[in-house]
Amino acid sequence: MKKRFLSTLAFTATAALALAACSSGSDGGTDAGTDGGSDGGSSGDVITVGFAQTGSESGWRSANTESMKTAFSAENGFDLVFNAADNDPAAQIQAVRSFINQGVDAIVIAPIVEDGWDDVLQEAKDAGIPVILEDRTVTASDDLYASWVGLDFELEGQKAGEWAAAEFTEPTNMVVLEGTTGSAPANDRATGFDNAIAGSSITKLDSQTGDFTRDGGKTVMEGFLQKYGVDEIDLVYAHNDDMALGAIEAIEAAGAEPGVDIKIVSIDAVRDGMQALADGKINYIVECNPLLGEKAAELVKAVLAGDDVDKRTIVEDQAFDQAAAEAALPDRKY
Ligand code: GYE
Repeated sequence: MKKRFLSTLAFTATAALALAACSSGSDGGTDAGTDGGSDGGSSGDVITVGFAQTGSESGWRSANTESMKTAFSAENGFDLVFNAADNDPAAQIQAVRSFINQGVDAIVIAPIVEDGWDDVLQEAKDAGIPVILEDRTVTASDDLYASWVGLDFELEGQKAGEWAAAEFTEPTNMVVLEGTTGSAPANDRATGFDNAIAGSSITKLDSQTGDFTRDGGKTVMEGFLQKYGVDEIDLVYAHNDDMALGAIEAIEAAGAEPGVDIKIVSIDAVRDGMQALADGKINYIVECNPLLGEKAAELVKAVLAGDDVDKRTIVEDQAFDQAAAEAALPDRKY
């Protein structure tokens, strides 16, 4: 067991942790992989962090995982215990419980869904283990975690909707590819977009989840094309680039031209999405920055040092049309 950083909760935290450490020593076999690994024992400076990632559903997620692994490296003084829950909320909560039982110094979570976190966050709090949320938010009380770093998903949806409302002035039929049901970005991107297109000439024909994956976007779009026909759909709003890329495949397979016959607006601005935008197959992308690792690591160190930290840190996003995508692509980091 590594030496813990002492905070104002030091006494109870240490006592609770000692108990937790006695009661377990196993991670239940759910961890997908471990960075670093040796406990060292005598080193007082290494910070053990359990990171509960959502899974590996998208290009955004790959960039986020890489950013987290780079920031929480041994070089930076961390021993990272990494878990990817394959988009299964119950498995993700189980991973967090396993981190508590292992007696890690801090826990970082990218919550798959917003609801259902109260109990396990309370358990972490009772064990004196601070929790930092990155990327997505939860509905649980913010007393149950130390800090959150992420993006303004509602504003992202709003920017996408404002583009669509300005672009389509004639009656327009839209279909929506939603992100994972119950996730903060799916909920908030829907709200932001719907508010922005209220009173416009856009009608929502249908809306279904494609789970933020390329395959999911393709399958749902195939269903929409079969149900409504190519000519009835003018616009696709995809909650992320991967689903837009899946939709492109479905549209092309149906004999239509994505970006021309059926326009597409999406969110993320990952490299493949930006390439499709530069190629004219996607028409507009609102950025969602996945490079949150450095800020998350800084927050973990500050919280463990007992420093006051902001409860919320929002990273700003940009938006891109075709020309902007062409200009940005050569230097794009993800
Ligand atoms: O937009 C999507 C990913 O939570 C912001 O999750 C993230 C979203 C991102 O799967 O591509």
